[in-house]
Formats: sequence, C-alpha cells, structure tokens
Amino acid sequence: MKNEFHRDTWIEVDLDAIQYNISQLSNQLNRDTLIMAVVKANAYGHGYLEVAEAALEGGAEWLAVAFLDEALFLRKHGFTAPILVLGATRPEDAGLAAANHIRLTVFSIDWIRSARAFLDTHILNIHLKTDTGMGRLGFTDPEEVAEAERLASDSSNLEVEGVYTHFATADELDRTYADQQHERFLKVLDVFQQKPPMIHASNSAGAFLRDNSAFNAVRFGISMYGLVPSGDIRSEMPAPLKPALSLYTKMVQVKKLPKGEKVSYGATYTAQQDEWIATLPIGYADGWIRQMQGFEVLAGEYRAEIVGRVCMDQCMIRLPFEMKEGTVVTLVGETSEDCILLDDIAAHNGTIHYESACLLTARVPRVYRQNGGISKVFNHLN
Ligand code: PMH
Repeated sequence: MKNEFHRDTWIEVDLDAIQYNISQLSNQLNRDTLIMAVVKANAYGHGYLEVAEAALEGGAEWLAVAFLDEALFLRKHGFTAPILVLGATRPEDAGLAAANHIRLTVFSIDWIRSARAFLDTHILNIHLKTDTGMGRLGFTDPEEVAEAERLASDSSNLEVEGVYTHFATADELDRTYADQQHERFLKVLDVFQQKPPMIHASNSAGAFLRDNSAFNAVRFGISMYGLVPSGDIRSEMPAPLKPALSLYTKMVQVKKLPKGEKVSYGATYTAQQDEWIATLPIGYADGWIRQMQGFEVLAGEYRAEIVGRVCMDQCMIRLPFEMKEGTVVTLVGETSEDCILLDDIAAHNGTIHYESACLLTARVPRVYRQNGGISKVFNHLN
C-alpha cells in the first residue's frame, strides 16, 4: 500500500460517517440553506484534504477555515469550491486571497481602506463579520457595517458577498443569550442598502437547534465529525450522528510485574499485586497527553487503566489478565461491546471534545475508510 506506515498506532477516519452527518443536517435545513464544511485545524484533527473532499461530495458546498494559509493549502491541492477564511487576514494579503478566489472575513473599516491598496484586477469577496455578543472578531456598531458596505461599493474590486455573526451559547439549553444575539444580528441586516447574498450565523448547535430560515448558510464543524456540540443539548439533537474518528494502538510488550514494582517516570505507580502490564506506542507527542493517566481504554474487549505517567511516545496499561503482544487497544472508538468517545477523553481531561480531537498530532498516521474499505492512508512522515 502506498503511503504506508510502520507504527502500531493509527487514527481511522470514517468518511462515510462524515457524509452521513452532513445528510443528517441537510434533512433539517431548508433546501436553499447551504452548508459550509468547517475544516480548519486539519479538519479538527481528521485531515484537511480527505475531509474537504468527502464533505463536498457529501453535500457541503463551501469550505471554511481559520487562516489564509489553510485556504491556500486547499487551493494548492486542487479544491475549487468557495472557501471562507473565518479569522483575521492581513490587509497586505488581500490580493493573494482575491487571486485565489478565497473569501475573507472583514471586521474593520481601516482594514478595507488598507486592503484596497493591495488589490489588483481580481475581485475580493468579503464577508462582514458582526460581533453580536461573542466579543471576539466583528464590527460592534451597525453604523460601521453600513460604512463598510458604502466603502466596498465605491471600490471596483471589493464585493460584499456575505454578512455573518457567531453565537456564544448556541450549545446551551437556555436560549436567551443566543436569541439576543439573533435579534442584534437582524438589526445589523437592516442597515444594508442591499443585503449581501450570503447571510449566516449558525455553527453545528445552531444549525441543528435554531430556526435558520432567516439566513441562507450554516457553518458546520463539530457535528460534521459526528460529535454532539455539548452534553447539555444531547437529548435535544433532532438526528443521530456517527463519530468519524477512532484511535487504535497495539500492545508492543506485555509483562508480568511483580507486586511492589514501579511503572514509568517518577516511579509513581506501584503494582499492588503481581500485575500484567502492557506498553502502548502512543504518548503525549501524539496528543495523548499526560492527563490521560488514570483513563480506561479497551484492551481487546476489556477495560484497562493507564497506569504511571504517560511518556512522550509510550504509555502503560494494567491488564485484567495476560494478553498477547499485538492485541489491538481501542483508545477512541467502538468494540463489539463497548465504546470510548472523544467526549469521554475530554471529560477525563477537564476539556471539550473539540480540543481533544485537535490535539491529535500529525505524527499519528491516518487511515481513511469509505464505502466499507480503506480509501487512503496518510502518513505525514512520508
Ligand atoms: N464558525 C465559526 C466562526 C467558528 O469559529 C466555528 C468553530 C464554527 C463556525 C464551527 O462551529 P462548530 O464546530 O461548533 O460547528 N470555532 C471554534 C472555536 O473557535 N473554538 O472552538 C470551536
């Protein structure tokens, strides 16, 4: 197999699941609401190119990333779909974005004034970002949005293609704050001489749980990867999702540790009796962080605790009984009887599944599954 790897730790990404999750969302949306697949941060750790391709095949029409470099990377690899950069871009790079038909997020009048000097004949499509309560990027004053529209209409190479906002609490049960943001956003829309063709507000939680009929696009991230945005709204989700990412490793050594023997750096773990300990070839340099100590993984079908400190490239688990070297250990994913979700890892680490997914580093090879088989293997080290 081309692009092979030589390590007994790998991520599997189920591209069918990604397409299933997109279809679950499109069933909920108006027919004229388009889906932007949010593939920033290496597609939340799943892999830019493979996810972007599957998402576009599966019904998404746009791609969204955080930074211009991510958009250029997609262009370099042949993606021709519209791409929106959600984060800030330097005005000096406006021409580069325009030449590559990359849409930029704009949130300041000064930016527009500066960027004009860097544009040539290519038209730059911009989406005006309005801050309705996230306190992050965005125009806070609707009058400035009106001014931005005027400035753009005076420039032959600037086109206001979109206007958008971002909810701070769409994944919470209490809708009050998001409703207030929604109201503010509607007021912003009123200031336009001519409403931009694209109007969008919702992330995954908003896309599934809010009425998006006033707008015509949604930005679909976490739930495209099969994860419920937050525990609070799990029971509210109108459609089931399929998690796309699994993480596996194999036991590279299994040994009997006599009672009183120690495990790993600091010798902080002591075998309480004669114990079977397996060494796994995954560690914090893979994103399997030191806080994973104490977490239970699936050794074959059995729960096994990570004991002792997690090292850079390895960690150890305590087995319920002797197992064969080479036995597969599921770190994230399903076995026939049990399952570990990224949510479980996040809960153990006191964080959110978004972060747990993004932490998985490029060193871990990715195996892509589609139509019941392996469609691609990607090893960053090749
Ligand atoms: N739109 C914007 C502007 C975003 O920042 C994000 C996610 C999304 C859409 C997709 O959201 P979803 O994954 O909940 O569907 N951004 C982030 C972030 O900055 N930190 O965590 C998620």
